[in-house]
Amino acid sequence: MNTLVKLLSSSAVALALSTGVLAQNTEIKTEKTTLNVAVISDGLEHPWGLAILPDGKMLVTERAGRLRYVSADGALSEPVTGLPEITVSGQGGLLDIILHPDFANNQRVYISYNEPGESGSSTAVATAVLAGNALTNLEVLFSAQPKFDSRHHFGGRLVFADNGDLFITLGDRGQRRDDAQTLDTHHGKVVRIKTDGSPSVTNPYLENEDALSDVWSYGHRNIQGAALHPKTNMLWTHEHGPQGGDEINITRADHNYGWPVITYGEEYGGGKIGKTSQDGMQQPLHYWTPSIAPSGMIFYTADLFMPWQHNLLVGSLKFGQLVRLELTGEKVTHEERIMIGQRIRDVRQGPDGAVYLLTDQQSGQILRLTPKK
Ligand SMILES: [Ca+2]
Repeated sequence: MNTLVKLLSSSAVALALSTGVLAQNTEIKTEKTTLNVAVISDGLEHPWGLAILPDGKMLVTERAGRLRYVSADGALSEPVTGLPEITVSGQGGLLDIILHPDFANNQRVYISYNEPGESGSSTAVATAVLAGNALTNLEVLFSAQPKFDSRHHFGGRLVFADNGDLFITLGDRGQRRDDAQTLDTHHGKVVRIKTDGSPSVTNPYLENEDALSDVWSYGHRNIQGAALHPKTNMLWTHEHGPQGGDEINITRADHNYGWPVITYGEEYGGGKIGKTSQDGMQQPLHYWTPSIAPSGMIFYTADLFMPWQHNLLVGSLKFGQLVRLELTGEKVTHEERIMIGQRIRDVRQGPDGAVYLLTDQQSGQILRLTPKK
């Protein structure tokens, strides 16, 4: 904690670290700009996913199983009705929300959540049409198999591919078995489906009888951040390592990302888990030891923070930071840790170019970052 406190650029951030709540309108000095951090909303129970509508309103999920509208001035609606049945347990609950690319015309949204079943629960994805304060025509598109009782590692980020397919990121459910390495379960996978729920026609295992046909890539531990590269349209993801070894990967079809065979992390309590490389397994593009516990990622593309254009912004749960990565092609060339002082769960870019953050607290907030004028 002492080294962290030395990094703090304002007493307001120090206060946030101790209280878990950021005061209104804090300024934070960074390498390239001074941020104005405004609290838009608070009182959200572990908010997880934020979707920003074309008109500047927002939709925010609470892991406890609620979805709310947020008005442009931050007022929260009553919970939206019509959600599916959700198992709220440990890291599981209502997770991400994204808009259909043509949301302005069809009002369609996609949500990920922990879905109950006979043998336990698993990450599922549903779509529905928003009509006022209700989800209507709800349809479940995906349920990870097999379901079982575990409170850990649900993954849950949703990203549209450039051809309209839907990427779903998953976790290994906390099982240090071979599940992430075998193609017959969804544990530790990225899945790619069409919006009718069928496997993408681009998937690598459509003809493989021993594999689930919606699997895209494997060997992942727990992916809680994902974004499409704005120029290459490749899916970039980050995943949690065990203790150290958090990774950024470009998640390609039929590629094995190594977990739990290779990792730069360690056992909790010390000791090696495995090796760090093996033929046929991908090295991460970038990794963090010690862990930052990444959650939420965007490529920043707007003009408002001109010096941040084309940077990757990643939330850190563990250190309460926004991590800014400068890239040259597929290489990380510079990393800046911006101390926000709260566990960051999601990172989004608004139509106004502002950066929006969700904080992972019992009484969580929506923060808006703009450059100081
Ligand atoms: Ca890996």
